[in-house]
This record gives sequence, structure tokens and C-alpha cells, in this order.
Amino acid sequence: MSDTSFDAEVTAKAAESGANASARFRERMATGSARPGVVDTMRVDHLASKVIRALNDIVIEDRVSYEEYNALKAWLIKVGEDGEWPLFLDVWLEHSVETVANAHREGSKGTIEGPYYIEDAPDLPWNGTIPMRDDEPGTPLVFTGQARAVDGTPLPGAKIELWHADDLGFYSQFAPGLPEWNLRGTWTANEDGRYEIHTLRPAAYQIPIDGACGQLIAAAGWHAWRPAHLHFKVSAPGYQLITTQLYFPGDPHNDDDIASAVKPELILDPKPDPAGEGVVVDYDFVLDLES
Ligand code: MBD
Ligand code: FE
Repeated sequence: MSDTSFDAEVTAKAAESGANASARFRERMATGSARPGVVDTMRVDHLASKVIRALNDIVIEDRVSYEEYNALKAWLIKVGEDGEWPLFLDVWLEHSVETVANAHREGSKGTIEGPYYIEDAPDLPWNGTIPMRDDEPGTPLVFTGQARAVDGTPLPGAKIELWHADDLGFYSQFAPGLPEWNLRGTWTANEDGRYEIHTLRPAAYQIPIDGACGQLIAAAGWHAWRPAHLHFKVSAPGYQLITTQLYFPGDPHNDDDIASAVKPELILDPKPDPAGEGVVVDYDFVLDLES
């Protein structure tokens, strides 16, 4: 991108996403479904001691200098100031938490939620169109499939929540200037457990690079890209909710996602839409029974 006014706008919008992610997370912890319980003292002792020991081992082994120690201190302060703890943790740690949490599942693969989920996106019929602007840029995508149990039982009334970035890589309610529920919706599967979701094919995505996380990425010579992705939460009464993401074949970042959240089972197989200019893709969500 060589147009500097465009770059400036993109950078300014990215800056707000981090701060908003922290505010939304705090709200959800106070009131929402992701609210944590109290972690047992022995467990805190065990985990915190291990983390501190691991950091000390690195300092000794790699002979960390005062200069490096102070650079770390300054950077950690900036992560908080920029509101980027949700971004940092979801990009570099959540994938391992997800691996542990979902190891027992037999149904569809899950992957990380990331920092940009909002509860209670607008309700749509089983074949509804996602809320979008009149001139929303992007290729039409029709996403069909069936929600079912591991034993094949269809799940009528299953809820399919979808959220994704716009063509410039921005999420509504995090980046400024977008309609409130842009590219977010909740579909209810029909009497056969089927859904037909009308949306747009998302573009490749760069995490915000103007804050502390971007500073780390630049300082380490890494890249900030995630492959194009659709985020989902799928649920039905009596079944375990699944949080996942789906990807597109041929994306150069499927193999080096900065958030380590791609799995081979999550790569879609889209086909040209025989009825239009866009693409169609079929993907079933298979849910595990509640344990
Ligand atoms: C995203 O859109 C995302 O999905 C993750 C995991 C991290 C940062 C931005
Ligand atoms: Fe995302």
C-alpha cells in the first residue's frame, strides 16, 4: 500500500482496537459468560512458581543484561498502556490453552477465540445475510452445512455465531467508524440442522502493528499476518459449545499464522458459485455431547 493517507487511517484505526479489546474483556469478566471462578491457592502457587522459575532460568542461561531487562520492563508497561494484553495473550498463548481444553473432543476441531468476539450478535434466519454496509467491499461467500452430533443426529435450532474482519482487516466495535454489528450475526439452524450463511470472503489479516505487540514484532523481525479467517461459535442445548475459525486454501499464511491457530481440518474447500460471482463452501459443525 503506497497511499500514505490510507496507511495513516489504517494505523489510527488499529490503535483503537487494542484499547477497546481490553475494555470489552474487562466488561465480559465482570458480567458475562467467560467470568472466571476463584483459582485455588495451591494451583496459583504451583503455576506462578513455575512461570517465575522459567523466566529466571532464561535470564541465567541466556545471560540477560540490564539493558535487555530494562527493555523488557519498558515493553511490559507499554503492553498495558496500549491495552494490548488481550492481543498479546490471544496471539501467543491462547492456542496452547485451547489445545488442552479441547483435547477430549471427538467432533469438529476448535481453535482460539481471539480478542474480537462480542456476545449477542443480531439474530438471523437459517439462511440469512450478515449485517453489512451497502457498499461493503468483498467477494460474496455462501456458507452452507449442517450442525449435528458426533453420532450423526441433526441439531435443529443450533446457534451459529459468525464474526469476521472487513476487507481492510477491521472488526466492528473495535476499530472506529464501522456500524455496530457490521459482519457479525447469529444464525439458527433449520429443522434439519442446516444453515446457509450469506457473507463476504474475508481478506488476509494483519494484527495491529502500531502498539506494543507491533513493536515486539518489528524488533524481532517477525511478520504480523494471520491468514484470512472466519470466526465461529456453535452451540446447541446439551452439547459442548465449540469456538473455532475456518480458513481458505492457498493462503500464504496458513503455514505461518502469527497466532498459531490453523489446523489442517479447518481449511475450507470453496468452489465458484454457479449462481453468482462469489464462492460457495460447505462445512458441517459436529458437536460433542456435554460431559
Ligand atoms: C484476530 O483477528 C485474531 O483472530 C486473533 C487470534 C488475534 C488477533 C486478531
Ligand atoms: Fe480474527
